Amino acid sequence: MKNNLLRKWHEKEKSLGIWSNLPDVHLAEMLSRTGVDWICFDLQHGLMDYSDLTRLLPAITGVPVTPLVRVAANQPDQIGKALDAGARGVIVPMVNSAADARQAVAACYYPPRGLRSCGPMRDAMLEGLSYLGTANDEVACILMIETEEGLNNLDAIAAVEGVSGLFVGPMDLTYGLGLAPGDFANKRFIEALKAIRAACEANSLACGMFGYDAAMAARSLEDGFDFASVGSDISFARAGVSQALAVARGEELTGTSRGGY
Ligand code: 3PY
Ligand code: MG
Repeated sequence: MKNNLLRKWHEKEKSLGIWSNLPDVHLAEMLSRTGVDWICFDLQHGLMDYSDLTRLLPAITGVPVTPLVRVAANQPDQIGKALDAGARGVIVPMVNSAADARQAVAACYYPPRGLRSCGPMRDAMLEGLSYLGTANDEVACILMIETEEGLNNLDAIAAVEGVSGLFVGPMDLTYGLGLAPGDFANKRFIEALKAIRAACEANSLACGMFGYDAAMAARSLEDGFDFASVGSDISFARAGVSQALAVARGEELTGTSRGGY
């Protein structure tokens, strides 16, 4: 299976995705048919584990949506297993140094580019071993910048060969800058985003934002990000129900449900 997200990046096309936190195959199947460009299954904070992932990925196969997995930590076994289950890219949290970046990259690619161990279960089941001929070209290695240390080492991280993109974890980044969580209007946060975009630009990397809602996603793309989430399964369910209740009760709409993940 081709990685449409990599192609979009190559053609400088922006893309929008959704975050999946709930381990329901029908929900995943439905979300994959909404027109999103990518879905990220969250094994770091989502209410799902690896055995859920092995059911969620097949539910979104056969539609042109790129399956991404945020692994729980920058560990080669976790990255390898996510790719072996059929993910076309990993989002690696808390990347703080060039050494962290090299470790993540090594886990994403087969030799000689990296050190990924060979056992591509799901893709070999679907495509046979021809997968091995193209695997390295179809994987997106996306590293999260969300700490002060990561920001300080931004240029060294972005320069590591094999990194496909950087991705902002805005909530952790506000913590990392010593700001109130979610203080996205703060000048220091905005300067940090500019530095991340500049590092991506200088190294021809895709630049992504964890958007909590549609407005945040739209603003991010306008500001120069290449890809952003428009929300999550949880945030849409929460916002939809809250807004329906407000309308039915004749109350004022309170906007989106940021904070509900
Ligand atoms: C962050 O905002 O730090 C994230 O990682 C989003 O889940
Ligand atoms: Mg985070």
